This record gives sequence, structure tokens and C-alpha cells, in this order.
Amino acid sequence: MMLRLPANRTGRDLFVGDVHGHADRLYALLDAAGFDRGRDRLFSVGDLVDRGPASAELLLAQADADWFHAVMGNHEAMLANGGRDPAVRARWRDNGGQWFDAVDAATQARLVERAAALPLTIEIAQPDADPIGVVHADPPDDRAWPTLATAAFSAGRDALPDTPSVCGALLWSRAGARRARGGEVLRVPGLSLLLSGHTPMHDWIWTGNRLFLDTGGYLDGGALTLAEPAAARCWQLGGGGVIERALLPQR
Ligand SMILES: [Mn+2]
Repeated sequence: MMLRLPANRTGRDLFVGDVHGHADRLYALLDAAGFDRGRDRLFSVGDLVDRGPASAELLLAQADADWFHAVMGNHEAMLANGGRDPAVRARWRDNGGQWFDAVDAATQARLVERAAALPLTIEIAQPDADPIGVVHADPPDDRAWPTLATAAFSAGRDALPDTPSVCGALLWSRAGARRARGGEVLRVPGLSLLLSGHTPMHDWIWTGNRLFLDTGGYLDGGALTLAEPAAARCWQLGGGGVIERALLPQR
């Protein structure tokens, strides 16, 4: 499913990398950026849950906030499986999903429902340019962006890596990040910019019309990045507190 949104004509659009349960860090970044919940919009590149202390709170807050949009990450894909498949549950536990066992059954059911309802892609119309896209990992090489609107997620098939489906690329691929790190200029036709996460990087990379935002906010020595491409700036929260930096295409 693709969530299509109109341009924001009253406020700003900001994008955050993989938050992984660190709600306090996200809110600190929003405060530093002067985020206005009445006018501005926040877009997550997925992986709101797992590893940090506030996975359930963060996913439920996102689902209840009209200013907060998110695509599904592979961690939400594992959550959407709800433990139905033992292979998924085992993999999920090994990758930060232990917290789910301590949540009451009613909340577990709500979380599974919310995770499964997340869109695979988001497309944001722009007033005088091609739309901006958001995806967790990579768009498949052999599919044009608009055709991804019909991509469907299966909590059985797609909640494990290397699935040969479209979701295998959208949720799990690291090919684009590898190519970006290797110095390639990447272009997705039909979009002015595509933001994604999933593969932790030493710093964000903006190459061609792709912006990779996972700067390892949950890792020692990493940082969480909040980006405002339209204003060419970003905010990062690492070990030394919040810093504001320029955000421009590197190649
Ligand atoms: Mn991921």
C-alpha cells in the first residue's frame, strides 16, 4: 500500500531516520527543530520499534497523531507477524523484539494491527516538482515508483529477509545503501527525492535523488538524524547532544 499525501501548504515536512524505540531522542530533536504539531508533519523511514526503551509507546503515538506518518520497516514487519510464525518470532527476538513478551495481550493485538496497517511507501506531492517518496529500504530495480502503490504486505511471507517479493526490496534490501557508500549516483525516476533508512551509516548520504537517513541512532557512537531537505538542514542527536548541520546533495 502507498500513502499519498498532498503538499504541506501551511508548515514544514521533516523526516527522521530509524528511531528504534528511542522516543525521548526523537522528541528532543523535534524540540530543537522547533517542530509545530499543528502545522508541521513528521515522516519516519520505518523501524520505529525494537532495541530502544519505548517501542510500544512510539508506535501507538504514531498511529494516534495526525502529524506523524511512517512507512513500515522490517522491524514492524516482524511485529505484524505477531509471533504467528516461530521462525519470524525467533529472528525478531534476536533482533530487538524481546520487549513484546512483556506487553499485555490486548496491547499486543493493537500493536500487531497498527504495524500491519502501515504503508509500504509514502508519496508526498510537491507544489512545483515531482513528489517526494519515503520507503524503508529500496524500491525494486524492476518496478517503476507508481506501480508500488499496489504492492501488498503479507505478514507470513514478507516478515523474513530475502523474500523474493516486492516487499523483499522495500523492507529488507541493502543494495542501494551499498551502492551509495560505493560512490554511485542513484536516481529514482518520477521522484524529486526518495528518503530511506534501514542500513546504519557513519553519516547520512544524499546522492542523486536518494537520501539515506539511518545514522545508527541506537548504536554506540551513532546518531539519530532529523532532516528538513527543503530547508537544507538537519538536526542530529548523538553522544554530545543535538547539533544542527547543513543538509545538501553530495553528488
Ligand atoms: Mn530496518
